[in-house]
Amino acid sequence: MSYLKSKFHHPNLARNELGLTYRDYEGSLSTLCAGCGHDAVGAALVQACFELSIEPHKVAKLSGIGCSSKAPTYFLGKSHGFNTVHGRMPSVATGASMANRSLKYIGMSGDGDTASIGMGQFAHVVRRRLNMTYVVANNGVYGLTKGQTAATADKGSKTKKGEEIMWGAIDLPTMALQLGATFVARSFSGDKEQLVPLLKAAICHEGFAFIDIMSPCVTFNNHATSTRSYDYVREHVEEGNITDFVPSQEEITTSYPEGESKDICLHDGSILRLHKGINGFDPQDRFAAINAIEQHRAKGEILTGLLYCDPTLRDMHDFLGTTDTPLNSLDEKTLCPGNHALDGINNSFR
Ligand SMILES: Cc1ncc(C[n+]2csc(CCOP(=O)(O)OP(=O)(O)O)c2C)c(N)n1
Ligand code: SF4
Repeated sequence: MSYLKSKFHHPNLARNELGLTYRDYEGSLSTLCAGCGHDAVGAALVQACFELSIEPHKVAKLSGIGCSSKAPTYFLGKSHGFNTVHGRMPSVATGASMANRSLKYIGMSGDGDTASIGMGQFAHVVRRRLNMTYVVANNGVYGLTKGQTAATADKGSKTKKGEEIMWGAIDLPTMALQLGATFVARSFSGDKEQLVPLLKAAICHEGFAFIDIMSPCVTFNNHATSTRSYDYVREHVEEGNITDFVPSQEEITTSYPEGESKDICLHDGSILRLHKGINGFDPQDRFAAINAIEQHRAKGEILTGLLYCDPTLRDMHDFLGTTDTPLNSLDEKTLCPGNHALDGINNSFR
């Protein structure tokens, strides 16, 4: 059996502004279980990067350990990649971004990788507002190690073996909101219409963008008593708002009656256009977002869509005043300005 993916494609396949096709953004052939939500998340990332005409070599994908963290192998095959150790993706992302802020950083993690072993790293990367897109493919279990319960699994739901989960679930979007993320969203791997515009906006957002994606594990957590199965998620999703992403170069031609939509302008000039959902709340109000998540959670519903975005807040590079030029492009004299400069720094601390 061959695991090589054919590179042939139809000559008339659509091309983006760079002349690249969708296929140029794909990765290796997936070895995840057929139907795993994580493959759909990868496909949505491929579509988002293709449609945004991002140069593949300008992206760095980072992950921890888990089926979800394996998934970056299956998308953006021409981008940089670093599969770190379990729960340690944020510190590697931080180091990479400090050395080269000109790349787009996309982190892919699981609920085990983020909400258990990586919780400390997650909390601090949010708090420091690293300029990255952080995706959690949330399936309520540790898929790679055969289905142990994750800390995001809902209290009262049952494992495949019928055991009731006794601990309360950690809600990662709520945590991200409390810790200072400047873009927070939730979506479902089975809803590409919603997921792709959210990913595009997250990638264009300058600051820490977090997306919690319900991404069912068909092998260990897709049974009738799970609250992360395809059927359960489909039936309990409540779209808080419907999001369109309008790239900066595109002219806005459609207009909506006042009060029915809201535009949020991102740093690069692109626009997030939100149409009010049935449970409309202001996604520029952090407290309203936390309230809305809790209210839906109390009813057993999963609130999806853009939960919060503030494009005016500063990111880690702004706080630290880092150089725009990647460190590997600076000459020796700039990187090592000598004793005089060091004396100046030391004196400033006296
Ligand atoms: C230090 C360390 N502890 C434990 C493990 C075993 N382990 C591998 S993946 C994983 C959990 C993965 O779960 P999640 O992040 O939810 O990803 P999924 O497989 O569900 O996509 C664990 C505990 C490990 N690889 N390294
Ligand atoms: S075990 Fe679950 S999470 Fe892992 S690849 Fe299979 S379906 Fe996906």
